[in-house]
Amino acid sequence: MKLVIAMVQDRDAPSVVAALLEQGFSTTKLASTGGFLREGNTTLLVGVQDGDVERVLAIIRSRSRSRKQLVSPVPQVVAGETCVPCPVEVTVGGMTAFVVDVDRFEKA
Ligand code: 2BA
Repeated sequence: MKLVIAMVQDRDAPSVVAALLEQGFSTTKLASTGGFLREGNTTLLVGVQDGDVERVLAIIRSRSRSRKQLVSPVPQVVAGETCVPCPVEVTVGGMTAFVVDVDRFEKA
């Protein structure tokens, strides 16, 4: 058994969860925050049989969109002058996923 840990954008999460449920995959949705943008995103935990990993990843990928976002770097004081850097564009990926082995799965 494997655990798929997938980070998706909040806007895509409802559609991803609905698609997984439709295909019979249970998920747990965690509210998370990206370390770089410090904005909310969604982490999904999906416990699946080894043979279903690719299907689950394909479902998540198909419902997750990559988007561009402008980030305003924090103003810096250099030699007594305040420098306000220009906003930088970053591409936030559709999904970032880890697949890890599950030693034991129990449900009571
Ligand atoms: P954030 O950390 O908020 O990152 C959002 C986006 O900012 C990233 O998109 C990337 O395009 C950009 N970015 C991140 N770190 C950067 C840096 N040091 N310099 C320049 N740009 C940077 P994604 O790579 O698609 O990541 C989306 C979210 O997925 C991340 O949100 C984070 O929550 C998660 N994530 C990505 N890689 C991860 C990893 N290796 N481990 C754990 N979580 C990860």
